[in-house]
Amino acid sequence: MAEFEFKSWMNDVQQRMETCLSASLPAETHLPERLHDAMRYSVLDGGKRVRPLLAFAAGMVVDADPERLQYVAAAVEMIHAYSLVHDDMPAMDNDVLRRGKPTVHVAFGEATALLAGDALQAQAFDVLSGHMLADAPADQLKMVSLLARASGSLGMCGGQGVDLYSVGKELTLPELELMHILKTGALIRCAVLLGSYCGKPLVDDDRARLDTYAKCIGLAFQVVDDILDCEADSVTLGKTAGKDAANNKPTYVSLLGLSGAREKAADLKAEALAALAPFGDRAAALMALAEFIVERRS
Ligand code: GRG
Repeated sequence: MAEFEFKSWMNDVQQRMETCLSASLPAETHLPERLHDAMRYSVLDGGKRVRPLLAFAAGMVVDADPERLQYVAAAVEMIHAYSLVHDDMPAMDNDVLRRGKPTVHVAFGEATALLAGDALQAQAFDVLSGHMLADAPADQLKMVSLLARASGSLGMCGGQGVDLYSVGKELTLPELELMHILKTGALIRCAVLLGSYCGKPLVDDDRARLDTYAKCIGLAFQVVDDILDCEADSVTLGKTAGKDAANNKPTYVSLLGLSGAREKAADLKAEALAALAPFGDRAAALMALAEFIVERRS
């Protein structure tokens, strides 16, 4: 396989995303300034941009135009940012640190944080529907529907609901898995699928292969998140570390132990990579991202 320069590819995508996200958000000078300031604070200058990277990497499989991919990626990242803003609020996780900065409700107040999250969600759909992102209009409609599903009560919000309603309960491994498949996995899976609609048509089998990759990598992301929560410090993570154990929350580490959780992440990575085999070099970025997600330290 030809050498793939992952680091420089990642830097290029991250820089491109910063520009696109900034241009896709209302200016902080636009009325109401405080709300727009909070939206930009939530989204810009922070985060690993894993979901945009996944959308771009999936786009490489279908030779998609980066102009299209950036808007797909921006829409997904805005949904992600809104979920973090709301998750950090006192009614949910009640956290004060995110991406190395005070959380949005700490910096702007609860009412503005609530509005900023709501407005980011609307902005995501404006971006996804406001540019021509697929050759066939039916595909673009499908993309809007995929993002809505992944974000709503059958996806991320549903997973967050399961999480909230499980406080104080013991979860089995399949229950924990279902919660994460919805809460974190749905949006990650959506990022890959949306990227795959931006380029040349894919046969159903190939789309299913990408979907298998995305499901495995979404779950692996969460397993690693659980490992980092108990192994890394808050400065490295840019968010409060050790919260799962402090809150007596069921995690992959609490259910499988540290080495069991590491093994689980490695198995999921192997399954994700196996699904990509038929794509050859076109999947180089997806392969490198699987490595990055499982081996990350923050
Ligand atoms: C409030 C509707 C609603 C949903 C919240 C995703 C989520 C659902 C809450 C986030 C809580 C959390 C810390 C989940 C663990 C996995 C996760 C999504 C971590 C944060 O994502 P990263 O690591 O963050 O991609 P960056 O900052 O790099 O973008």
